[in-house]
Amino acid sequence: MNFLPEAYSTVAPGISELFNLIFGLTTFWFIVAYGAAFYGIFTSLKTKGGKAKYITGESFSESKLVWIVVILVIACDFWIDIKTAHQWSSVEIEADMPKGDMDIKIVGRQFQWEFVYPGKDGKLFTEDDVGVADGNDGELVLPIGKVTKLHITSADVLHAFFVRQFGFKQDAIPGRVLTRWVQPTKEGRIELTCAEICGPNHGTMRNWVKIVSQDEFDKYVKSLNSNKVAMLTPLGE
Ligand SMILES: [Cu+2]
Repeated sequence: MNFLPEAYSTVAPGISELFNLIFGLTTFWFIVAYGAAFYGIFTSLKTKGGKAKYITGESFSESKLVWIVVILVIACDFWIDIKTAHQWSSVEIEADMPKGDMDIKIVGRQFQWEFVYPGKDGKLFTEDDVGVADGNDGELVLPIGKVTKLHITSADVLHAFFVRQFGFKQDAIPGRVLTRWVQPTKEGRIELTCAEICGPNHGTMRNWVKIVSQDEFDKYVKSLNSNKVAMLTPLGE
């Protein structure tokens, strides 16, 4: 069963696998817990005039069923932790991230996403950076196969940069620049939304991520008008 969106990044299949593992385990325990409760209800309905038994649960023979379940659930928890650890560190911990091929700055602002690319010098956070603040329906253009470091921040309130096909969601926090990365595996155009209620027009804060070849990407960045960056958040903020 796979009801998750198609994977467009190197980490997305692992994230989907984790989702399915957690979903599977919680569904299993949901069925066990409610199954036991309903079994108890329906079997006791059949015995007429029976008196409920008062159990303190102090002796092991009375409490063992609880302990067995507790141990099994904790074991499942550790199973999830072990499976998550690698994913988590490669996505969240800067020291464990792969070396980036390029950098892009992403700024959330009521109510649009802004994208800043390195200019002619190939370096971000310098004078010649180029950017786009297209309003709604704008595009973040990424080259396929390249490890792109995304420096995510916000100009006003909390936003969240969310691309389902990348298995990627990161809060954009005013006053902080959080570095994450993505390595797109497929060309195409996928949805980028804001996943944090950020004001009345939050629902319109929808953009697109367009994954293209390196050549097309270079052409795109060249075509950007460097003056546009003046409207954006100050560099290096
Ligand atoms: Cu928002």
